[in-house]
Amino acid sequence: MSKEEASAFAPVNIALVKYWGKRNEELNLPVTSSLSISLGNYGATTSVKIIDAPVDQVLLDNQFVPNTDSFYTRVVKFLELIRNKFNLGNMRFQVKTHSNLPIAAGLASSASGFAALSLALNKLFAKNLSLEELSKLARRGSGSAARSVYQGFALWQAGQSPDGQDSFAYPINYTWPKLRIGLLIFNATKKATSSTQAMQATTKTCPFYKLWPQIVDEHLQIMLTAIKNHDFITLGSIAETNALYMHSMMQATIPPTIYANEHTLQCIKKIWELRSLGLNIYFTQDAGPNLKLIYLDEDSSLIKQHFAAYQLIEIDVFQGL
Ligand code: 2P0
Repeated sequence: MSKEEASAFAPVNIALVKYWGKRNEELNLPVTSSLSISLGNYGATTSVKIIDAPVDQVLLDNQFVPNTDSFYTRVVKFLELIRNKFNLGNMRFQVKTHSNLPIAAGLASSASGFAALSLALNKLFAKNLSLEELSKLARRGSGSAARSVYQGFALWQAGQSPDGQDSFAYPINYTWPKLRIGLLIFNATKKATSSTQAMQATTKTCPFYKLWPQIVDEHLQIMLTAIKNHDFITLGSIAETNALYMHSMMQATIPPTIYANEHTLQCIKKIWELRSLGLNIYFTQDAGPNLKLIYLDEDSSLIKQHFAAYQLIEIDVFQGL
């Protein structure tokens, strides 16, 4: 690859304590901190090349993205920020991104894409930015991208500064080799309501949103202790409760958003039933219908049997770490 081009990979991350609501929309500054786990080899590979063309080009899975598409606009807005930050004048880029998971199906693909793009630009211009700086940069593309510059557990601290200089993620350096995340995929198409839109409506109109910061603070404290102690039941139950609270807020919003479909609801009931029978299985759900199962390796084969009717991708998140 010439020095006119660079490429990087960043993993998808799944929030165990969610980011839901911004205090500054332009800078993607969150109301609360959040905590995630990255999915190892699952994520986006993004390459960026300097081109001699009047406009930027964006390719998703080797297909040109039309300039009318919201994804194109989002990427170009981010490139504009880079041109200003790195003093690049009118330099134009071709950005090629490929995710090895379904795009925009609530699987945090914009997070891994913008994190990978930030890493690739850092390489291309030999900026040697620290991971903290890269996390801040990725955050400007998509809030949750701040967490995708790391593997393992990461905590994105909300920060307080109006300019966002203290709003970045850092790694929580505990591994948990027995932990498994199972992606239960019901729908791999683009979601109708973007998380940005749903978040905005929630912060403006949900009457319970004022309770969210305090809830997240409590969940974060409990989650950090659970990670440290490998306390699976606490990790699973807090992650599940946190997701259910987030989705409840979206439903109590004008206009309301429901990301679940009939498979989501069926599987949530099935998880609860399996748990009542003694199986240690929990879920979380993001801005899409798919569920992320949380379990331990000893229950892996049983869980695969119970969900054999669905597409389930099991991830051994700490493999190779
Ligand atoms: C999260 N989500 O913590 C939450 C939970 C979805 C549900 O962050 O507007 O693409 O780019 O900051 O990061 C997805 O929203 O939104 C998200 P923007 P983003 O993972």
